[in-house]
Amino acid sequence: MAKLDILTYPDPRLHKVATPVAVVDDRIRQLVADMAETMYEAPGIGLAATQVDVHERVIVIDVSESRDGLMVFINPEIVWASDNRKVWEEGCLSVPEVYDRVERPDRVKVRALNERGETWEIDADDLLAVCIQHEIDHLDGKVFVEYLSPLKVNRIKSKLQKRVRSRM
Ligand code: K2U
Ligand code: ZN
Repeated sequence: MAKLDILTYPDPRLHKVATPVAVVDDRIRQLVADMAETMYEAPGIGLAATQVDVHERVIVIDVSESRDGLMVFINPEIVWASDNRKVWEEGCLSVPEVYDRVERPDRVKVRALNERGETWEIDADDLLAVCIQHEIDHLDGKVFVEYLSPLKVNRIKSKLQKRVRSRM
């Protein structure tokens, strides 16, 4: 397995729209394993392939307390979302040290392929529902800060660009 580098906002590669996986083969299973290792190491509770500069529709998530509940979503689709919406404090491994409130549907039904290429579905609520929507946004080239005000986005961009310059 390998730990992968995570892109940092406002890297333009975070805005690429990921393409569907044509065949769930050993290459995709290796990507899933590397993404899972990267996510657990970060640590985070979700990771989209876009964040590791692989522009294919693959997500890993683990919201379990014991960190042994890996969920794999290949070509995920939200097939239903509740009208009821809820505000959550979100963070992102691609936007370090930034947390802010985002409103999303509080329940979603998601269909995806697993690591064997089989179709599966899940009804998600609470943190899992937030995380799935956050990760599917990544596959669509969207970062959670884009839900915030333009003023906040500009402040975040300049803060993170200063952070990159100071590390050169
Ligand atoms: O996409 C990512 O960067 C992974 C996020 C997933 C996430 C974002 C917002 C809300 C829930 C999950 C990271 O795991 S950010 C770290 C984190 C951990 C626990 C709760 C919230 C954020
Ligand atoms: Zn994120």
